[in-house]
Amino acid sequence: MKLKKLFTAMAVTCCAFALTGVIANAENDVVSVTVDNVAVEFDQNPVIIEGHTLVPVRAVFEQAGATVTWDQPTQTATITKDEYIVTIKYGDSVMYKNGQPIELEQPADVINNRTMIPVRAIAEAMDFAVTWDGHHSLILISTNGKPYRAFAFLKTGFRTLEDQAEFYSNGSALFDIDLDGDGRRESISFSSSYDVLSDPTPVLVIDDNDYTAGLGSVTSVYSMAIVDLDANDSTKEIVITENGDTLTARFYRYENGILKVLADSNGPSSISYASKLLLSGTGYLISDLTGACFTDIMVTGCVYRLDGESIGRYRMSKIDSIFGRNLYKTYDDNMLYHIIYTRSYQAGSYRDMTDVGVINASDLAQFRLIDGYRDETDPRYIELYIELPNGEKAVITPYQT
Ligand SMILES: [Ca+2]
Repeated sequence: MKLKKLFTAMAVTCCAFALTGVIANAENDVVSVTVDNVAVEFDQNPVIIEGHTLVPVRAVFEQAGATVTWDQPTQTATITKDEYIVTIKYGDSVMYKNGQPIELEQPADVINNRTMIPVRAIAEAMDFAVTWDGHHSLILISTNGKPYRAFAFLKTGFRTLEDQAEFYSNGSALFDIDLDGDGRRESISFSSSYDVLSDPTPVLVIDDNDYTAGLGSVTSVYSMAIVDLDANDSTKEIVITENGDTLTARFYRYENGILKVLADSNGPSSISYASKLLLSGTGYLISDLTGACFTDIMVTGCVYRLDGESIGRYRMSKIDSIFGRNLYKTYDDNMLYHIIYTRSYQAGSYRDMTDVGVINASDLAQFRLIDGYRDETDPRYIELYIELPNGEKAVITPYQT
């Protein structure tokens, strides 16, 4: 016990030294903090002590939606949000999360009458995600718990199967849709099944005829969608998604009372890893980012196009294969881009313009991809020249920490 106290005393001495250094440094290299991509304003700047950044507790955590109280007699800050109660006492090397002790590598401090707390430890105790951007001396806190990523995926932009389908179900449903383009709606009944072979309930019934056997070797059906993959004909396509190690999408067309399996030269057309199958408006499907076709950081993998009776696969290996398309949203996680608004695009000249602005991928909503650039020697560097829905044009580049 005595030994520990001695170490604590040494640590305090050591920190007092470090603190002096930090304050001198702070003039030049101030750490900033964002909460959910909104900058926090400080009347006492954050300080780095022993590699740990201490921030004014109230400024950061109130912006994160927490309630912060300071109890003067016990010198204890209490941060409360939802089911989280974190208490931290000035100088203590332990904080408490809902009564449970958590060791602190750096205790809380008081600087210029502001209670300064180790931001990462507290934020993580609240299940916030904390990302350190050394390039900008920036701490990014996301209250949804998803860390910001340095490199953003373009989530293809196209609509998801669920969005695009005229009828979509992952349970059971009845629906009337003209599948074959003859002007009369077919009556369709769908029921998902964990085991098609032993389950007596038909998966697919069209106009009172059971087409389950016509689905082929499907064993476990998760969902069904009816989409129009080919805008040039009047028929609809049926997509059955099969459970298994991967979600596999299989494609069918209903014509003259017959359910046809769309096939390519290798057999029935199917797309593995189709859990987030995406569609464009013109008959393209793109497999999920996590799918087998996923090729690199920005370009999302395989493109499939309906060619008559078969589904052809086209690898989207070049970024320019998606120029001119309307894209929407990006990846669901916290993704940041540098953004530079400009009416004229100079390909390849935005690498160093990294402090112009930052936009969260989810705030891009919908945009049109006009042009872009990839550095052949550094495939992680990509520029996209985009037009936003309000007509503004901008270059976005991956946010690099
Ligand atoms: Ca019909």
